[in-house]
Amino acid sequence: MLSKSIEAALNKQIRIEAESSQAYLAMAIWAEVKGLEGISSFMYSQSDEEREHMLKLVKFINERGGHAHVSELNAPNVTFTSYKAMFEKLLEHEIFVSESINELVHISLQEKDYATHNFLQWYVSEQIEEEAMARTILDKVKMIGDDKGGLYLFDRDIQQLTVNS
Ligand code: OFO
Repeated sequence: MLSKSIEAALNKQIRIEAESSQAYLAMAIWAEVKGLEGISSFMYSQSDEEREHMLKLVKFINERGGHAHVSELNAPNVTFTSYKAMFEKLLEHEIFVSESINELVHISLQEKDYATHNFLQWYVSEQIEEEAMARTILDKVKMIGDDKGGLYLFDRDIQQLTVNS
């Protein structure tokens, strides 16, 4: 059975995952409108993944005798000055999510809720992967700079990441 404070903290994370999904959906749409097909499909699949992260929390809370909440969401950024700025936001956002997961892990240990602690380990690993991926992408984007040919190839290659993930 979840304590009220753990339930509230997990529900807060549901909102963060839902907001992540919406933020990445907005990025996908922006990229699609700009004609960046590969970046766009990559971001659509990131958005889907965040929704799955949210659903996993929903199931866990309900299974443990709590009540998952669907809350109001903050509106995401819908426009970006460049695709580089967009990927900077992506990394920034993933770092924010990792901090939030760390805080949850901390709370679960404080309350000696080892079931929740164990459940959260999946998120800890996921965040390591997602942050690493966002950093790798950003390094590539920085390398490309203003090179249009580079952007063309990058947009094609990032589509592969979507297919393989
Ligand atoms: Fe990448 O944010 Fe979910 O966990």
